[in-house]
Amino acid sequence: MSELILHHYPNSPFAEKVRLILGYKQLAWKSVFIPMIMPKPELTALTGGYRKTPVLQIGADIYCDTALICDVLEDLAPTPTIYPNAVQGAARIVAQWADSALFTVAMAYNFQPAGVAQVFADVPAEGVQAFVADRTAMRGGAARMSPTDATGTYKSYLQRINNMLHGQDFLFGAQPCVADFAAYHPLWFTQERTPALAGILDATPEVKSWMARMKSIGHGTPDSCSGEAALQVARDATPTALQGTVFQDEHGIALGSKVVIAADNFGLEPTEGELIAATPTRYTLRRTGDRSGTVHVHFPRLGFTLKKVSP
Ligand SMILES: N[C@@H](CCC(=O)N[C@@H](CS)C(=O)NCC(=O)O)C(=O)O
Repeated sequence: MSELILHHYPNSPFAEKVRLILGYKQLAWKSVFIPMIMPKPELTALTGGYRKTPVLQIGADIYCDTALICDVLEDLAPTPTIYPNAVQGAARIVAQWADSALFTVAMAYNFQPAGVAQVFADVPAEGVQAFVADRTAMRGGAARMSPTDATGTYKSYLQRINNMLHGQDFLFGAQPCVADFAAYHPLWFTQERTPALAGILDATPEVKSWMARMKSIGHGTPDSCSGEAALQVARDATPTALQGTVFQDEHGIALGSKVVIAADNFGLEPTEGELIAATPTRYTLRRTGDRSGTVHVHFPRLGFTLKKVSP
């Protein structure tokens, strides 16, 4: 198997979700730091446009979105599982809630002025302005939820997580599953990146103990790598053959068509390519670029739109 290459940056909560799963599965991986804001030339040379963080690369296969990355890591290293059979459906649903509702509220809370001052303590004013402009554009100009609204909602969500932890170490039992990794990462940002605001966690002591257990999982064995070296890996590799994939056509778009795939909520930078798989859970595009060579770019169906490019 080619090595796992994670494209990410230290402050990314979604990257923390994947770093911890790599740790839980005791995997070795290469770490490529990407910029926090656009442009991200090496990353988008691989993805063909998708710019969110993190992205997992295995040779010439590029996996976008942490929901898909979780599935890929589970296939590669099934033990310990992050999808225990008995709770798989509920765990995935809680994970989706955490990655959307909980994340949005927690980040609106974390990015109030006292949090911004901590996150950007060493960054010049122009850097902060560039970050704010990038994220505002990503949201299509929409404002974030106000910190006051976010505070009350965050408190309620923390209480619900606390309730799930009564009498057990993790959200669905004695071992962590995908829901734990998804619920942990926005809270990790509060505790580790905006500690001035972490007092909100004091009202939910079981959440705090669970967070300590989650943190102790660690990140596995990362080894740093440059974006240029990762592109070379892609150029030197051949995408993995697609095996036994079922074609599920919901759009009237045939395999072999030129299509664009984009996120359905924010950060809509599209990726264009040839549709070579559309399974019940994921899409795969083939694309060729000067810097990447021929790659397969994979997306989950959930959270993404698929459109045909007019000839
Ligand atoms: N649904 C995506 C969400 C990823 C996401 O929103 N990541 C944030 C960073 S934690 C992001 O991309 N921010 C903008 C950027 O890094 O350019 C996933 O699960 O991977």
